[in-house]
Amino acid sequence: MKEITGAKIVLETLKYLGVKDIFGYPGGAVIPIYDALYDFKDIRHYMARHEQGAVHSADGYARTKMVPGVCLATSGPGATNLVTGIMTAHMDSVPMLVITGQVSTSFLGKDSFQESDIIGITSPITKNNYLVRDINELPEILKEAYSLASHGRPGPVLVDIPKNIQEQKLDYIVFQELLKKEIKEIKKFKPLYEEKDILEVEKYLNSSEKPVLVVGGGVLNGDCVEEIKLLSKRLKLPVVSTLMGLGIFNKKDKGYLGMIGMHGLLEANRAVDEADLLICVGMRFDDRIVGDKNRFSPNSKKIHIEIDRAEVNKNIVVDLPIVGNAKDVLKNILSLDLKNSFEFWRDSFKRTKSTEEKSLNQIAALNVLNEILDDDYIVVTDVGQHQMFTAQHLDIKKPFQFCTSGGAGTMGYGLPAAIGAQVANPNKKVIVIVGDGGFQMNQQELILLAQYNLPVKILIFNNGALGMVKQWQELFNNKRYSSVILDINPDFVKLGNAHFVEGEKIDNLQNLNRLKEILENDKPYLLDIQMSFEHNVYPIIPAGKSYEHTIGGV
Ligand SMILES: Cc1ncc(C[n+]2csc(CCOP(=O)(O)OP(=O)(O)O)c2C)c(N)n1
Repeated sequence: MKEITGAKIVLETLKYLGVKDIFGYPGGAVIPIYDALYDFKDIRHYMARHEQGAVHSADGYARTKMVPGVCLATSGPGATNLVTGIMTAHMDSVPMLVITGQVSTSFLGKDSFQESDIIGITSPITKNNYLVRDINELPEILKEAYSLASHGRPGPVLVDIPKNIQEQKLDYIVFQELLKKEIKEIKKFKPLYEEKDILEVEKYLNSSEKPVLVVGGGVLNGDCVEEIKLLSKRLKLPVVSTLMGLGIFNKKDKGYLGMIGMHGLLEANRAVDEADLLICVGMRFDDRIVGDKNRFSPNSKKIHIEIDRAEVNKNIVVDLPIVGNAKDVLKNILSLDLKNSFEFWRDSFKRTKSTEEKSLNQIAALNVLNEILDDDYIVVTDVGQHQMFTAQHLDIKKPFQFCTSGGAGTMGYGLPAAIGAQVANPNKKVIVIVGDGGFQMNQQELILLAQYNLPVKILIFNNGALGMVKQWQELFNNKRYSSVILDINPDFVKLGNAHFVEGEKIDNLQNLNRLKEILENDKPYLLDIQMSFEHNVYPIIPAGKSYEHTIGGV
C-alpha cells in the first residue's frame, strides 16, 4: 500500500493550491517538512535568516502578486518570531498562510522544549488558526485556511502542525480523495445592504455640493479600481486616498489630491475638512486618518462602503453604512441614473506639487525617482519619515506598485518585503526605500539577494536618526532627543559588500542623477544616501488633533 507522510501532504496540498514559492526557516518541529522539501521540485523554498524576514517576505509577495503569501517556521521561538509579521499582515488585510511546526501531540500543554501556544498567541491577529490533531484533517484544513486567507476581507491564517502529525502516514488513495474533496464551501458573503441603501446614495448626492471620494486599501482588495474610477469621472469628484489606497489613482487622474491624514497633503486634507459629503470606500477611519474624531470632516454626511461589518461605526459613526462587496456596491451605484456633476468644486483644488529641491534630501531623491519610474517598478518602503515622504511625493502610477506597512507601522518590514515582491515579480524592478534605523532591524536578510539572485535596489535614506521619533521629540518634547540619534551607524556600503551586494554612498544632489543607470542594472545594489538630520516631514497634524492644527506644508 502506497502511503504519504503528513509532511508530504503539506507540500502536495500547497502544490494543489497552486503555491509556487514559500519563505521559511527550519527547526526541530518542522524537520519532517524540510525533509520532504529536500527533493520536492514543485515548490521553491526561500530560506530567510530570521523568521521575521520570512513572514514579511510572504507579505510582500502577497501584496504584489495578489495571492496568499506562504511562510513556514518551527515551534516555540520560530513561531513567535513570526508574530510581528502576522500582525503586520492582519492590520493591512494581507492574505497569508502561516504554517508552524508544533511539539508532538503527546507533549502539548507540558511546557515541552520549544512549545509555545501559537494558537493562543495569534488568535487576535489572524482571521482564524488551526491546530491539526488528526492527519485525515490536514488536507482539508490547509485548503480551507488558504481559501479563507483571501476570502472577503483578506488576512493571515495560521496552521499549527504537531511533529508527530507530520511524521504519520496516510494511505495515498485516501489522501488523493481528501485532496480533491470539495472543502466546506465558505458561504458567499451575503451583503447586508438593500436596494434602498443604494437609492439613498443618490439622495445624498442630490443634497450635496461638496462631496469627496475617499479610497482605501479595500478598493485594491475588492478589485474595484475600474468602478471607482468610473464613479469619480462620472460625478467629477475630488478624490483622496488613505496610505493603503495609494496607487489606485495617480497624478494624471483629474481631481486626485493624494494622501490624507496625519501626513496627508494640505489640499487633500482641506478637501476632507470642507466636504459636505464623504463617500468612503474600503477604508476604516484609522486614527492616523481621523485625528480628533469630533472634528474630523465636521460638516459632512458620511457614506461608508465596506465589506467588514465590524469596521462600520467603529471609529466614526456614519450616516449611511453600506456593508457589502465594494465592487458590487459600486456597480449598483453606477447603474443609477446619476446626473450630478461637481466639476466646479473639484477644480477648486490644486494638487500639492512637490517642491524643487536645491540640496540633497528625501524630496529631491523622490523627485528624481518620479522621472525614472514607470509601470514596471514596485516600490516598497520601511516605516518612518522616508515612508511618509514617499507616500506624499512619489507618483505611484498603478495599483499594487506600492507596498508599505500601514496599520502596524512595522520597522524592519521593508527589506524582507522587497525580497518577497521581487520573488513574486521576477520581471519587475523592485526598489526599497528604508531609513538607517529600520534597515538595521532586518539587515540579515541582505544575504538572500545574493543567494537567490534578486536584483532589489536598496535606497537607504540615511539621516543619522530615528527620524520620525526625532521629529516628534523636536516638535512635542522640546527637542529632548532621547535615544533617536544614530551617530554611530554601520558602514552600510561595506555591510552590503559583506553580503555580496555592491553599493555606494551618495552625498550630493548631482550624484543622484546616477540613479537611473543604477536602477536599470540587473544586479542588487545598495545606495547609502546622506540626508540631513534636520529635514522633517510636513505637513503634520499632531496626533489626536484636527485639520486646523496642521503644522507646515505648502
Ligand atoms: C518595530 C518598530 N519599533 C519602533 C517603531 C517606532 N518608530 C516609528 S518610526 C521610527 C524611526 C524610524 O527611523 P528610520 O528607520 O531611520 O527612518 P526615518 O524616520 O529616519 O526615515 C521609530 C523608531 C516602529 N514603528 N516599529
